[in-house]
Order: sequence, then structure tokens, then C-alpha cells
Amino acid sequence: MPSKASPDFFVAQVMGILNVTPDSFSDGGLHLPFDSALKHAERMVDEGAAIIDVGGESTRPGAREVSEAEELDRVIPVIEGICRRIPVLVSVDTCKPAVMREAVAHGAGMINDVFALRKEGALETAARLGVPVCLMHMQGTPRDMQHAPSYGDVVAEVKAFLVERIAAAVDSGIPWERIIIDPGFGFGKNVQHNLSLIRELRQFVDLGCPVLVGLSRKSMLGAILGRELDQRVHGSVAAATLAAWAGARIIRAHDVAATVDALRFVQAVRGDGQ
Ligand code: PT1
Repeated sequence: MPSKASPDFFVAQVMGILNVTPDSFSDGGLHLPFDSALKHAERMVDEGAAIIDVGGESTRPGAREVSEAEELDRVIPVIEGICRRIPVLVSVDTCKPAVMREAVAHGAGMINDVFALRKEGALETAARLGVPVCLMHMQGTPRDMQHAPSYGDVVAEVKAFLVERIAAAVDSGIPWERIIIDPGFGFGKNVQHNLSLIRELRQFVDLGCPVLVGLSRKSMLGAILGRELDQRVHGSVAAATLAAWAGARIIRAHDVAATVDALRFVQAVRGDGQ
């Protein structure tokens, strides 16, 4: 029977990506209109996504910031539409406190911040909103992060950053149980940096917070496999499988059905769900 993944417990959950940006890095703005955004969210939920991550500001390498008003315009109607019609956890992919506030007011139940609450007012806002928060590592800003990523020891430095951000979040009143961490694949990292982080992912799992991983269709796969954006599904699924095997709890993915199958297989091999 089930092509859907809805067991009581799952090794890792899939967070389906819903870009509502005209320059979305992998869907060319296909999901910008409201109706197709909702349809796409519905389809990802049917395929087994437990979370829908709605983002209105691209963070792919080279992307420019958008204004608060523009970001609100893009994401709020979509978040509200999903929350009214689909029983799924909606996450808002933003670093702006005002967008976090409005998103949660319209039904979002999670904040995904690639700046790890470093923008002015973000820590306090997230603490007040009382929803789970994903803290992600990034070196630089989306605009310049891939110019010359540099580390002495990438794993140690990314870990130290996340430990510092966890402490800052806890100090601001965000309890441990609400914190998720993410090494930030492709955010100021070259191929070797990304590979080291996957290889050592267990070290992040051992920090004790659930780990979220976003590798789906990223340029590292293009570089390693020689595949264009629309041909990275198989590589993305392999990466998701490795991440889940290492203990990642949330996999951020475009190709939900394929990723869910991979995770169900990991679950079967694990047997005990641990
Ligand atoms: C991610 C992530 C994200 N990625 C979280 N949120 C993006 N928590 C947006 C490339 O190298 O990994 N974790 N929100 C998308 N960003 C990128 C970055 C897209 C790099 C593409 C690349 O191709």
C-alpha cells in the first residue's frame, strides 16, 4: 500500500522546498503564482513531506537580498494558503525578524534562518515566537560566499560556530528542545569542504540537537557528477541517504518522493529507528 511515508516514527523527515522567488535557483520561478505554489505544496505533502519550507529570498550563491516588503508579499499569502488547506508543518526560510513574525502569525510553525539569528532583533523575535528554529552555518553572505571559501579546519570551525549560536539562542530564551542545527552545505564552502562535512556529519549529530541537511540539487553535485540542475536527482538522493545514515533528522529536498523512498530504506536497515 503506502507510497506515502507516514509511520509513527521515521529516521528522518523530508522538508519539501517551496521557493516563491522569481529567480528560484532550480524551478525558474515556476511556483511563483499562488495556485501553483499551493499545488506544489500539496503534491509534496502527498509524496510524504512532513514540513514545507517556504522561502521568498533566494540564498543561492550570488543572490541579492530582497526588501522586507517584497519578501512579505511573496511568502505570507502562500504560507496562509497552505496553513488553511493542508495539515502540514510550514517553515519560513527567512533571516528577517518582521518576516518571522508575520509568517508565524499566519500559521508557520518553524523558522529556518540561514543567518542563524545573527540579524538585529532575530534572536529576541524567535524567542518570543516560541517555534522551533533552524540555525545554519554560512561563511560570508549569499552574494559573496562562494568567492573564496577558506577554513583551517572546516568541521571544527562550523561546529564551533553552531555551538556559539546554540548558546546565543539559549541565552535569549530559546530552549534546547526548539533548536535545530545545519552545517549549511554550499554556503561558503568548496567541494572539499562540503565533502568533509558530510563525512563528519556524526560530529554534528553528537552535539545533541536535531540536524537538518540541505544538499538537494546543489552545485557540489554538479561539480562531482557533471550534471546540470535538472539532472541531480539521483545524486541528491544518494547524499540524503548518507546524511540520514549518519543521523540527520530533517532532509531539505526538492524531489520529495524519491527522497522519502531512500529514507524508508534507511529506516528499514536501521530496524530500531535509531
Ligand atoms: C540549507 C538551505 C536552506 N539551502 C537550510 N536552509 C538553501 N536550513 C536555502 C549551490 O551550491 O542547506 N539549509 N535554505 C538554498 N541555498 C543554496 C546554496 C542553493 C548553495 C544552492 C547552492 O548550488
